[in-house]
Amino acid sequence: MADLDVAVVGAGFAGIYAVHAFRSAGLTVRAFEAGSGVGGTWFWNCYPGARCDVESKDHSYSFSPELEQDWSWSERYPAQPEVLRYLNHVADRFGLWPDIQLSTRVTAAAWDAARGEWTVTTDDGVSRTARFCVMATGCLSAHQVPSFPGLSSFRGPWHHTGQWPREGADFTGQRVGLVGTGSTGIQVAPEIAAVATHLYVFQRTANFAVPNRNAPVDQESDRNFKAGYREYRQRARESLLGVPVEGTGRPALAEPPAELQRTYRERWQAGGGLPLLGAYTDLLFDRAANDTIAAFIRDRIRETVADPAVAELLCPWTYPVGAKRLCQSDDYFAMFNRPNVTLVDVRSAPIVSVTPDGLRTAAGFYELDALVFATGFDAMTGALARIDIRGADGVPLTEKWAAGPRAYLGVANAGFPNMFLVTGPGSPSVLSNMVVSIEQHVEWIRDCIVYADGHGYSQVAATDEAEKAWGEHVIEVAYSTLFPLADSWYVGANIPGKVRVFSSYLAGVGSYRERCDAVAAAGYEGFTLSPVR
Ligand code: NA7
Repeated sequence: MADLDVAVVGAGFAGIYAVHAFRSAGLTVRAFEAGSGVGGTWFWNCYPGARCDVESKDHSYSFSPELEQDWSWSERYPAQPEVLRYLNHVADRFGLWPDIQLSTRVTAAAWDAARGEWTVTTDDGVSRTARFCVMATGCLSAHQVPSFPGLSSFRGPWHHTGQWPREGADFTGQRVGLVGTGSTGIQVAPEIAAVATHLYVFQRTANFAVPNRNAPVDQESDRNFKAGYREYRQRARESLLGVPVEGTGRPALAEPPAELQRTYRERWQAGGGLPLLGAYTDLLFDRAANDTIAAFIRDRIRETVADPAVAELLCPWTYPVGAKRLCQSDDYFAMFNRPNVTLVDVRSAPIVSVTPDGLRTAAGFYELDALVFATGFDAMTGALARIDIRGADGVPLTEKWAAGPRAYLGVANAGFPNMFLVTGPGSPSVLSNMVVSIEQHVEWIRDCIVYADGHGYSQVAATDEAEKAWGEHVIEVAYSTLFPLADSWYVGANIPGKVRVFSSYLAGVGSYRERCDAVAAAGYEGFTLSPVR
């Protein structure tokens, strides 16, 4: 008999809820977490300025009405320490600690066909068996440091934002180089600029960014909002991206120019990326429509940045707005008006090497005391690829995914029975409110296990045909949008040599949920369920 019903890998938002949901269904469960605390992405990314780009009222669990009433967020967009406090509160409140094993990295998971169970091995040298294995490993947990020649010779400290020192890093009086200007770089830069002698921002690709208009949550409006929380959550579940967004319902290209500008201005003033992208029905589908919002944002950059040459360098031109994650910051562009900040274009003159004293580009040398890499993640697949996962006949997952990741509904791999992925490739995942998608996946997986147990099945395995058809559907939907047009981490373009595949399902969390529910209602269509031998 297996040690556990379910082994869960990871204790971020997904793993924490998985422990609660599986345990509440009467299953024995243990989550293994590499960090010394829970939180996953929110544990590791403790760099200054780290903040969620989804509003706190949305980026929170909905499974417990009491939890959502009792917990009060202090800000519209929660900062990383508050998200971490929330997750620790959830673990305390639901008594999850006994089933979460911290400081334990899963190194391997192998399917034992003869016994019909998974053997999960951890870096403490221990192996446990489990009837089911649930990978709650996160989409952005394998950080990526570029392989610049000479990095090991650098005399000062260097940090990747996704592995930030827990004791913090003090840049007071230092010359700091920041590589990377995605969501993370844009958040950390103003914090460093505020204390450093000088900040050099090494930019390869300019990014669109919109204001957060972050503000404290006012207690009275919080009370009023919470009165309708249940109904709001339901709308989130049925929505496109897991956040209810009020659009105009009209295409931008049919809008009179003055009205278009008025709408963009209003939404820019209100803050947040989703209201802007959701303003018109064609913004993510028609390049000409998208150009109208791109031009609007470029005008705001020029309006904010005093030096016209710097402003032009900060203006993105090479991809549609939203096709890379739309960044959010209240102070990034204005930061370039500080005398101690220099923008360095490493597109025209790439980084050549790191030396003991600084960083060399094709055009010059920058003397530095510290280096910060906000260079992103091997997203979607990286965390799974770093575990030696072997399915039926010992086939490694990395081999199965050599031509790009494939998973039926983004939740199960053919050839890997009784293994489930939470927000895996082929599900809405990172192009949705992650918490909504996590809850939906965990509940679906729980129901699937309960169904199998209740009907005398010991094995649940996605079929090749279902997986293939789903993969084709995901790609078809993706290519009806503008998303594949950018060289983003959404397609794996940020990792040298990674196969370019668009791996999020873009038809919306509402219709995806309906699809998953229909599969379950049909007795898990597309899966082979095998009886206990
Ligand atoms: P991202 O969005 O992948 O951004 C990484 C940044 O680092 C981006 O500006 C990259 O430029 C830059 N980068 C990466 N490698 C290099 C090298 N070798 N040289 C120069 N510049 C480089 O990661 P984030 O952490 O900002 O955000 C990830 C997600 O976390 C975000 O979308 C939110 O969902 C939260 P590039 O654009 O590739 O030219």
